[in-house]
Amino acid sequence: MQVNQFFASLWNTYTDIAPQAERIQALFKSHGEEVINDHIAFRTFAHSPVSLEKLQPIFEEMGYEAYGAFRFESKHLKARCYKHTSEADAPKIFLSELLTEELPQECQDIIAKLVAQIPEDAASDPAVFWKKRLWDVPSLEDYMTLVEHSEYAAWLSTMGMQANHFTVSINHLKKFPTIEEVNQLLQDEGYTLNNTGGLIKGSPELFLQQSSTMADKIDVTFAGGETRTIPSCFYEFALRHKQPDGTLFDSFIEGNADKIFDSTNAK
Ligand code: OOG
Ligand code: NI
Repeated sequence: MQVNQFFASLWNTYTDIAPQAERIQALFKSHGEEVINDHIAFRTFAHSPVSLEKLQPIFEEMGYEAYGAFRFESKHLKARCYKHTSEADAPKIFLSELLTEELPQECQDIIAKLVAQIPEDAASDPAVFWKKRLWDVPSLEDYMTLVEHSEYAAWLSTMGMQANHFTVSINHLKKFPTIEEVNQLLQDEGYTLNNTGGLIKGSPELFLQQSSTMADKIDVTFAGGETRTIPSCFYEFALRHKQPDGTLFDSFIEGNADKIFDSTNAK
């Protein structure tokens, strides 16, 4: 599958439930900016037909290679990142998976019911990333149990495999060269930003600064027929800095990512 086509399909499903991303992109364009994606991210269940290791070949077939590995102990996640081997402007990919065995038994039982519905060959087709949920919507009770122990699990149970965020590359903006200016623009326009550990995650010394909106909210009707308004997807902004050897830092930082995950928290 062509890289451009892959990201175009992802953008369509993503902006369906995160209309703020389309509005913010249009806002930058109205200031004469070209909006280039730094990276996108997916979430998944470990030990399933769509585990990280089963999904990885989809990226490899498109010309991507893995180059970083991360662990988030308190969120029970691990992650890898991927960059394109020949197309320097292709967005990087951040793929995390939930280590379900680290959650309480009641959560494991709920997740097992979802995972059991995933076709064995689900990871054989890139379209897995715009089919959204590969399982029926959970009950509200199950969703609330997941929220209590893992916001990530709750989000994944309702939203599924689609891209959970796209990321504007601040390096490619002309009129908003700092993350402070980007954040100010967004706040002036009324957007709520993720404030976990402050608005800006990272620092020039860490070679990566990131911020993000709080996820849009959509109505979801749960298995028992109750409708609730819950977080969907968010938009991120990343500024990469030069390392001592003169190259731009191109990976991710655990301490930053740990806070970015909170952009889909229900509060
Ligand atoms: C991914 C959070 C991490 C980053 O850029 O460090 C991240 C997620 O929310 O699934 O996007
Ligand atoms: Ni990100």
